[in-house]
Amino acid sequence: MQLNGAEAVWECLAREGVDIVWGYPGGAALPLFDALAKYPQIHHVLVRHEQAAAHAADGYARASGRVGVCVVTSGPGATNLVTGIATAMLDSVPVVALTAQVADSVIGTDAFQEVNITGITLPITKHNYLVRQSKDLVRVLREAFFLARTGRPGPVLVDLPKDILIGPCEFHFPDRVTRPGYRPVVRSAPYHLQRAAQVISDACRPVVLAGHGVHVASAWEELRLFAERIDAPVVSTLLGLGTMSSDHRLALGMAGMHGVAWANLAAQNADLLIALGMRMDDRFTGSLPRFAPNARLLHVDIDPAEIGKRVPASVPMVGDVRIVLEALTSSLPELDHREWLAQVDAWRGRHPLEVHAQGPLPPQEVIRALDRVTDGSGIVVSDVGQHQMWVAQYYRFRRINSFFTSGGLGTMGYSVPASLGVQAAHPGEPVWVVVGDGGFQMNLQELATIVQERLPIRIVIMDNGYLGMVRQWQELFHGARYIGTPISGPDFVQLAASYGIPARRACATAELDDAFAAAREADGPFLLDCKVERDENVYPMVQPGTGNADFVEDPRRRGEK
Ligand SMILES: Cc1ncc(C[n+]2csc(CCOP(=O)(O)OP(=O)(O)O)c2C)c(N)n1
Repeated sequence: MQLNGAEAVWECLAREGVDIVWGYPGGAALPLFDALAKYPQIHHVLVRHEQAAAHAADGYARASGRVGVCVVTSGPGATNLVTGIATAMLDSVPVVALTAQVADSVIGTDAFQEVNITGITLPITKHNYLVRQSKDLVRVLREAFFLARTGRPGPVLVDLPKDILIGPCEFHFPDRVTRPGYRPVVRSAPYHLQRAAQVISDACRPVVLAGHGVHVASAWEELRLFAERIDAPVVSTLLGLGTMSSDHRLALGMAGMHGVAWANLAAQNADLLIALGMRMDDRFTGSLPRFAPNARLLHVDIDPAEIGKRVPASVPMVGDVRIVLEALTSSLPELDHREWLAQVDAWRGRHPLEVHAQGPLPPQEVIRALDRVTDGSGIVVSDVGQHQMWVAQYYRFRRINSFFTSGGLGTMGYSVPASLGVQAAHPGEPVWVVVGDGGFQMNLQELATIVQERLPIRIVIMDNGYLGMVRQWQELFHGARYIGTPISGPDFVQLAASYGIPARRACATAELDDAFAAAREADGPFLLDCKVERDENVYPMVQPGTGNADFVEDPRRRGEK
């Protein structure tokens, strides 16, 4: 079939099952946007800044399990994607980023809107391509989708010179993709399976560590069955929240720097850690020499580079978490760890999560109200900062794969644009965004996209007048010198009104249930500005350089404040 390059791009996307893309046009991308008219099955969402296109594609990918796609022009359009691509890279999210490029004949001449985007994104993509010949175009696009979604997923960028987009392209869509040297191992070796089964049977205090890889592998059911079979508590990383319903008797919630005390104590006192699709991030382990000193580590990950990277593994298992868990569960008898579980319960009783904040509106109460109005089963997108940690601590996550946030890169400004994609993966359902007044002001231009697309996105601003998480560190470690952290903003309710978005302000706990009910019932977007206590800190906190058992609790708990 004879097409032009731009048509071939959309034809490839259509055959990959893509029905929505987020993008922004420009000179070099004009042929691409023009050809979209022939593909009405693909909906293009015009964002207001290219960073948002990358985050939206990322949010869509996380929520749908499919590849998210963004399409932008050359030069500044491409560089505006960088933070979004790095965010997807650090969290292993399958995104295909299409950037238009100046014509092949002028590449390297500093042509108008030329940047070397493959050079710029080399370290933040799983792979990238500059297509220099029409005959490579279809194969490259096919490979881009294949690489993005297989093995350890990640972003793949394809740079498309304008003359390739305009020129003829003989369209042949290959049935299969083969990349020499790229063959992710999904099944663990039988020897490792036997060793793992033995080590698990021998353990007295096993703890499962569930990471983002459980979501990536859609291994939710396998995780539950495995944990039940071996009767072991399950601790989550930040991105591992929602891998198991919090209602489950074995689910402990998040460990790490702001993890709940009982989850940290369980992991620290374990004699076996079974790490599933998690990479021992420093925010999770605390001081490495003090991390789980008596535990052996059974580490399952599809990326061999993660195994032994930060914590040596007694049993390394390279493979797809779902397939490995299936094999492990079937090779193990029912185990019984009731004494160990009783110990964990005792820790939970001794160190409960409590709100000690005073004043009219403690920020934790906002998350509790969100939890009530959604019955812990909403779809929640969080930004980065103190509010993110309060969501992780106080929201229940009763629904599988319902929490989306930037974990690895910690990208402020992620939540509002990512919600565009999360919403597309859950058509018709409300999506709740929790965001600080700092992060909101980084990408609030996307309110216009939300309105244009008529999306039922509810934005909850945790408005404390500070870059709160940084203020907390200044208070604790920099003599309470608040330099560069007090932040003002517009009247968010009036701002929303100017976009035609209904909005409310809440200034006291007593107002929350009404305000959240109004947000839930809204027929479209809604914004809720919560004027929370300004000086609240996130506790418990494992301070930098200390071990996870040495978490600091809220001083007011012991009557010290
Ligand atoms: C793009 C970006 N810039 C800077 C930071 C560093 N940082 C981490 S949390 C934070 C403060 C966030 O403030 P806000 O959005 O108001 O949320 P809060 O912590 O008050 O809940 C900052 C500046 C970051 N994570 N991302």
